[in-house]
Amino acid sequence: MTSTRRHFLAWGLSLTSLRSQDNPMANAPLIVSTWPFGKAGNDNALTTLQKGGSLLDAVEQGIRLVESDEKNRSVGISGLPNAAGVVQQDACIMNGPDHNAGSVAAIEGILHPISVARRVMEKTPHVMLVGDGARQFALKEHLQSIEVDSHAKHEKWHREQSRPSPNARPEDNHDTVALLVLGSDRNIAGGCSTSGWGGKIPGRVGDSPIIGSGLYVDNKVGAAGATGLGENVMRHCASFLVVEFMRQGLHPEEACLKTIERIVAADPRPPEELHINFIALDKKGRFGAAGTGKGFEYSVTTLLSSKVIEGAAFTSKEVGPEGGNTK
Ligand code: SD4
Repeated sequence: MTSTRRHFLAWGLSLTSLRSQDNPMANAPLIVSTWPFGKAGNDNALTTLQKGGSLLDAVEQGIRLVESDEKNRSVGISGLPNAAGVVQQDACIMNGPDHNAGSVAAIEGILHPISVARRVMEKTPHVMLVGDGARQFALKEHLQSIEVDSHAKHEKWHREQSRPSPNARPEDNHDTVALLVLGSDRNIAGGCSTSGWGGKIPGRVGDSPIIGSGLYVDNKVGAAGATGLGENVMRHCASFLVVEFMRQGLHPEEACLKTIERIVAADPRPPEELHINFIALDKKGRFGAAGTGKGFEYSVTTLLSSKVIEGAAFTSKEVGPEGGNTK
């Protein structure tokens, strides 16, 4: 047997165990996150659960790890700055059992927006805080901060050093970590965090902190998260829609594809210009992902393995000539 074939069989077998359909709850705890950089976050989330942490602890610690990665230029304080050279971050967290949520948008100079979002959920009567109000709340909660001015100067220096192409396309200029956790008790939680669209107009808020757009959790059904051009997600309440399709019985991957189909049908642009991707898991321990282009990779972690997998790619064949469903 060639080594490539052996590799393929090994991968196929481990995928089969991850995708276990006969005994879906073999897949709990199950952690699913966007992009290969989510894998380290998944592993940290799993370790948190194994040490006795709650689902929310797992979500928070998983995302904090990604936010801390100084090499990550799309999540955390090292993320992409806005047009004024300032990193403004968006994040949210959602807890399945009590359907509670917390969120921050356009927050500056705070190292862990996900922790601020969690505190908004747990310590205030509100769901969302924005801008300086969110920063002041984080400071009051003694969450780690840095001077926005000095960070902006550092960012300016960094940009001059790395000389980004003036022709960089917006779609190459962003990423989000969305991380979903199904616990062994079958409760679900999720969160997401991003610095958003690089070079955005100061004050721009994307889909990530909007409950139902960048993230949604329904403890009876499942959870979904988004990454990509937020403007093409938030007009469709897309993560909510993924969960609603799962409620109708669709497998998480089908639910992601169906959501893209709905968005594509409503948008005059070709799908490949939309740059949107979704991840999802359901209460049964099934998971899936899909994007408008090829090559959307996501991370899946169980007690058995932790892997980066390629999501399904949407093809326009799935939408009929009138923009309707061909099925
Ligand atoms: C945003 N959806 O702010 C985020 C960014 C992102 O892949 O996920 N990019 O629009």
